[in-house]
Amino acid sequence: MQRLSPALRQDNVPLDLIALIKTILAATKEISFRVSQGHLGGLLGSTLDENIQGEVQKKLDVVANELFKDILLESGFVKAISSEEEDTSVAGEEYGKYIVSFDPLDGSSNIDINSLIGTIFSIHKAPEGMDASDPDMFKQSGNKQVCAGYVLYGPSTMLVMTTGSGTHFYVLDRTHGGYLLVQRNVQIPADTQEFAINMSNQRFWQRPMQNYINDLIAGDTGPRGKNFNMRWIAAMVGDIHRVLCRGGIFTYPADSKKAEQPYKLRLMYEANPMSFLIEQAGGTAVTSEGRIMDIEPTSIHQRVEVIMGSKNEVEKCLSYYK
Ligand code: FDP
Repeated sequence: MQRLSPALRQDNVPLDLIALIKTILAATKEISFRVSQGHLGGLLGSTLDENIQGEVQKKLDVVANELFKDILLESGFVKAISSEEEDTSVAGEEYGKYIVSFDPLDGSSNIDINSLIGTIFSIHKAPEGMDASDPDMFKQSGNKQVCAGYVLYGPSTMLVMTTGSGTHFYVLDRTHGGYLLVQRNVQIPADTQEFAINMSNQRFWQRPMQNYINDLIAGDTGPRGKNFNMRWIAAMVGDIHRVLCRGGIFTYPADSKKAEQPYKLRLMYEANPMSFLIEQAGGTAVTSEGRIMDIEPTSIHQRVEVIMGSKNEVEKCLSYYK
């Protein structure tokens, strides 16, 4: 099996980007170890703090965030970072070539139940002529990403990553401490009979999404003429991983639960990197209004509607909005 560096060189990834990716992955190996320690590591449960978005921070969230922040800012490759757990961007090396957005531990509610969680990251080139402390550097659309990926801390620790030449799967091999390529150019089937959505929000969705899901649930007695199965891990990394492995549609649609917050998932470190991975695997990633990666961001913690996965099923879902 191919190791990470030769696999990236095969895709013509520049050496400084390979070095940055390896820096990110060094942190994920430590997180993987700490996650596997569970109760023994003393890091389960919540801190007394909330992040900028009013969410209770888990101890492991905070540790993972500090780890990423330190390792990236000390690397010399990174001009600035932005994280789900930071109020605004944090400046790094003035002449750093890249900026990195990340969610250090996605699926926080799964931490304490020994279930799937993961780290999501997105890398852009740092714009020239801007100060390292200027958060506006992060206002770049997803189609300018040079790399995106996630590390899933599951029964095995898996890296799923793209640098724009396909989406590839790697597994952390603990015998030598590195990631090995296990599947190149993953392809999402265009059709599916599986959907992922938080059904408890059903009454808050807009009418088109209510109609679409009702038709899926009607199965072979409804207009779709076939049965659908529902899967919901409640960690985007887990749900998207399933979609990449065997197809499906994942959506976190607009809802009216909180008037001031119609969307749940964050553009910069959730929707954009997952969209890059999904599109590179032949899938589709949109809001009900257009391609996610074409959105021009207005702020680091911006939230968006997300509909992604098997191409034909996403198109079917969108047809309900027309
Ligand atoms: P979490 O808040 O547990 O970190 O945006 C993060 C996320 O998990 C996603 O990974 C997941 O799909 C979603 O939120 C689940 O949120 P709800 O339980 O509110 O539906």
